[in-house]
Amino acid sequence: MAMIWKFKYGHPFETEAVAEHIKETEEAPPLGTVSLQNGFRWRYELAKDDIVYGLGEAVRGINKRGHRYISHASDDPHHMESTQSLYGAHNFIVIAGEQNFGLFVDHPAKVTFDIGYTCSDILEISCQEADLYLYVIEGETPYEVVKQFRKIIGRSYIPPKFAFGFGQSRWGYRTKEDFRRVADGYRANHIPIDMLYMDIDYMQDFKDFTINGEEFGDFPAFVKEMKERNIRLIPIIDAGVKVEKGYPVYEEGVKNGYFCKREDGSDFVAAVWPGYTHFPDVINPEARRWFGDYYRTLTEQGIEGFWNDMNEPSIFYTPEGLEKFTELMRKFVDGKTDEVPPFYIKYVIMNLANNPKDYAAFYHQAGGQKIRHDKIHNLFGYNMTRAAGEAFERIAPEKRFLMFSRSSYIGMHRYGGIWTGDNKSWWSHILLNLKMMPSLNMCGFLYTGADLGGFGADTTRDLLLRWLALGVFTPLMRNHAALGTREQECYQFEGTEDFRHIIEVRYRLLPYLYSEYMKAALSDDLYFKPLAFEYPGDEMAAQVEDQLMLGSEIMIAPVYTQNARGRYVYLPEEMMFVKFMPDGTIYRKELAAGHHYVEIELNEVPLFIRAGKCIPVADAAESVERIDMGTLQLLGYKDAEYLLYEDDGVHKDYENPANRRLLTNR
Ligand code: MIG
Repeated sequence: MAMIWKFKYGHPFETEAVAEHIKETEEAPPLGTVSLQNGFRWRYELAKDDIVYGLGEAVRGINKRGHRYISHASDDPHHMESTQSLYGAHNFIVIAGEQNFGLFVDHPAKVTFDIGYTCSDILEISCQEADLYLYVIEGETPYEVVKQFRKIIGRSYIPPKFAFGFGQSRWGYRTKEDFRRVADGYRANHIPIDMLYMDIDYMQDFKDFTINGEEFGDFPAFVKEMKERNIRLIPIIDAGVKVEKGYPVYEEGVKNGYFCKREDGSDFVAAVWPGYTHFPDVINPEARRWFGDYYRTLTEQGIEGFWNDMNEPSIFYTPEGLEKFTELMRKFVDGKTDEVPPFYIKYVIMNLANNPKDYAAFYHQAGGQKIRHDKIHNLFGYNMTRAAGEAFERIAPEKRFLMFSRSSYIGMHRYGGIWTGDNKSWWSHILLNLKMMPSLNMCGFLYTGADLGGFGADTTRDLLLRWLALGVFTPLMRNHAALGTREQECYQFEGTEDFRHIIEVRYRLLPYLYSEYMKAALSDDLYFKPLAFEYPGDEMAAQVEDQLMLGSEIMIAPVYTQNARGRYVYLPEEMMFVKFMPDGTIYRKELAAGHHYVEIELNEVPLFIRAGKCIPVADAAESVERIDMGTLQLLGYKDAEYLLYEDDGVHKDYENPANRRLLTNR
């Protein structure tokens, strides 16, 4: 029997991460011990073979044992083994082994998860102030625990169907011509595509909800032109609102007190892309509504999707920080170099951005209370995206919009997806991408994906191909790269047909992937699972960190090593090994349970169908709208059945029984 306990400590901030009402319990937690000296501390002794799952967006393994993680939304483009904090803060873990239970620490400031880092068998969760809700969820299996948790946090965000197509992005597209060139590059080469992402350069001086009129004059006509080619433009929105007289967002925000304020009541200033900005106080419901309504300025021009960036919120520097730096410079100018310790200048420069002092220098309004930002830091991205999500409900309540964010907290999963931020063109980051997916799903984030090909550093053809072959399976499939890096649109490389083929496989599998996504979202289930969730008794499966279960039918095992012609794979049961071959044919071979080496060329997409199952496959198409469901064929074991979920992909008529059809592989 599943059991959920809720414990209250001190005066927690109401994050609204949990959507279901759960009665508080007075007793002590059934598992682990709590100490309230010097903040909050929960301690539990792990058994030797216990596995710890969860934490959503974090580095390292699917099994999180052996490292220390800190929930603290951070704009850090170096996703290394030693990185403790990324953009999201997802305080849910599952302990699997002798006891199976989950913990959700609902606390929006820093939370440290020491998972066998200080002592290899001690799990310790701590935060500085004992103001929080702790949820303990017991279940028969870790999978049951996750499903219980997902149920109480509410249904995951559901994007429109076009969002399951492939998208191209690059920081640096500036003009209509730039976008047309990319659209032409894909369409001329018949590489399927559904979305082009607009990064910050489409704006006028990086001002949110503006369009650079010189480059994009008659924007609605341009949006339409692209849509006629079955390509949606997806603009970025940044957290900071430019300080500029006459700019309506700025003027209104100042007038109504909708920006975050300093202790003295003045509007807090942070430099980001536009120069000095104010942060909309998205924690305050009134300000959140106001900011959200601005998305309408773009939906009215035909826009159907957005990505929210810089919402940790990221700060390049503040006037206060700059002052310190200027003082230092003055010493140099005045020839007082010897008064400055040599390391100090580097220290000051390195601490200009994302400085903890700055995060403790501004305030939000919540329920008539002034609350210091650092105490609820992890809620900013959540509430910025919630602003948009709530606005979409007012703008077109029956319609689905594409929305994903960089920063997040559990609760935001109801309003949007996330992308995993500024990764690098490294082989190890294919694997990191794979490992994060089930952890994110456990925390409610189903619509997710990484920057395919890698954001920072220069990609290579083989890296991009291998990464795309994983991206085929991630709900968000987007190729994105940083300014100044090698161009990595698929048509920039020799042998374009290989890219066409891999992305075509995405579209061939789309009916299955969409169906599995919808079924997972509608029943608070997982789209990606660790193998152990499907094969609980299998000790080998429990250790697999480079293969995933996807939906109820398939297992994926991408190649993530350069120059490899294949890889080793573990099959917990007999499966059908399938490869989508570059000539459009499908290779299949039944493999017995156990270990195998499988050959997979750069231009092949592998997957494994579980014994007795089958999946639907369509003919390739160049956009989601063009997929012909009449071409569906079943692939897999004979006489297997598949429950297909299909709807119009636009509206929210999810419960309509006509959306579900049982197919049989005859
Ligand atoms: O400081 O808008 O993660 O995807 O291309 C960098 C420019 C700001 C960070 C995002 C990235 C985006 C970039 N942004």
